[in-house]
Amino acid sequence: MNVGLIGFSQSGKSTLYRAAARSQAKGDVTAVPVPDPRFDAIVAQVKPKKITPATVILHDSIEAAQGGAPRLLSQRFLDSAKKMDVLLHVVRAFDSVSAPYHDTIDPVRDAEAIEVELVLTDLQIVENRLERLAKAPNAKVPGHQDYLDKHAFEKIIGPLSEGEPLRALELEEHERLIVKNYQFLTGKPMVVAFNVGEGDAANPSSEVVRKMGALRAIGTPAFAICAPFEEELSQLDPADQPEFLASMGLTETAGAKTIRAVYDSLGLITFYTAGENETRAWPLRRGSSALKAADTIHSDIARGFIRAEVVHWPDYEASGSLDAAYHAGKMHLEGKDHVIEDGDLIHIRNKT
Ligand SMILES: Nc1nc2c(ncn2[C@@H]2O[C@H](COP(=O)(O)OP(=O)(O)OP(=O)(O)O)[C@@H](O)[C@H]2O)c(=O)[nH]1
Ligand SMILES: [Mg+2]
Repeated sequence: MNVGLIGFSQSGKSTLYRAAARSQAKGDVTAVPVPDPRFDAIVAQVKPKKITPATVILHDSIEAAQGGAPRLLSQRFLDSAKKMDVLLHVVRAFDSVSAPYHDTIDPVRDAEAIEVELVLTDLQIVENRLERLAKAPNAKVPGHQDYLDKHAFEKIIGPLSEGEPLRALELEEHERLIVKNYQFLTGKPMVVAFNVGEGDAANPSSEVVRKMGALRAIGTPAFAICAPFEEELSQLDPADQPEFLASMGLTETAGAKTIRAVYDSLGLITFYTAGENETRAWPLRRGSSALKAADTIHSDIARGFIRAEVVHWPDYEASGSLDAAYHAGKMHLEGKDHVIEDGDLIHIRNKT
């Protein structure tokens, strides 16, 4: 799961990158653990030799949008952004004499400027493709890929022309697949982080609050963060964090909230394998079967699948340990087609 930081130069992308990657930051690509209190609780109880959290791969390698340049988004930007699964859009909302900016501080203007460029990029591709499909004989053959593409493009060109990002549209599954295959930038999930000044993370300006509301209304998570504060916080002992956060009127780090929103935007749930050698959190597409979960762990385990031993998170939490949950009769034996729920603890019985 590749997450690309996008935004104007000097908006705070690299600062947020370092904050989210914590001590593991290296170069401009880092696997970042997804903050997960359930996983922390399992680890604290099992005390395994090896701890493997779920991660997302954060990229700070995408060229910044260049304010004032003839092309806001360069070809290099577009080429790297389209390879990402999620875009994490950092918007400058802080003023600072020590970090000059190309224009006045106007986060709503900046957020919209980039969104417009992304929409126009997608629109151009759709227009070019439709022009070619108009001459393609197969576009008249029901069931043919050209036919399906043409119909999908004819549906999305209207909203795109009106400035609507593709991620905000209600699409059929096959249309969603076409949007994904064409790597449309506005079809990717996006999370927007408004990087506000020190002390403003709990009280962003009314313009930013309104914009965040509008973004959330189209299903785009949006947060106010203070990137340097997050970076400072990421260097603190985890035990000291809650008090420090409380002193700022916050309950959770915005960096943690942002990474979780990124993870959630991918339509993923998490299941756990709680072993003494290794305890691990596994991302899984929502709606996946026990067999798919087994295959996520290892294809051999899927091949030898007999049954899945499943303990739901609330039962684990109430019991206090996997052993106690088993003794309390909270373990369910499930077959291949059983749908895994978010938070399930799983052990796959298999022929090895
Ligand atoms: N006062 C203040 N300064 C910040 C904030 N966020 C970032 N900065 C500073 O702004 C400058 C730019 O931050 P970066 O994180 O490097 O920005 P960037 O988006 O990676 O910039 P480019 O790599 O040029 O695209 C640095 O000097 C940061 O310390 C903030 O919330 N408040
Ligand atoms: Mg940078």
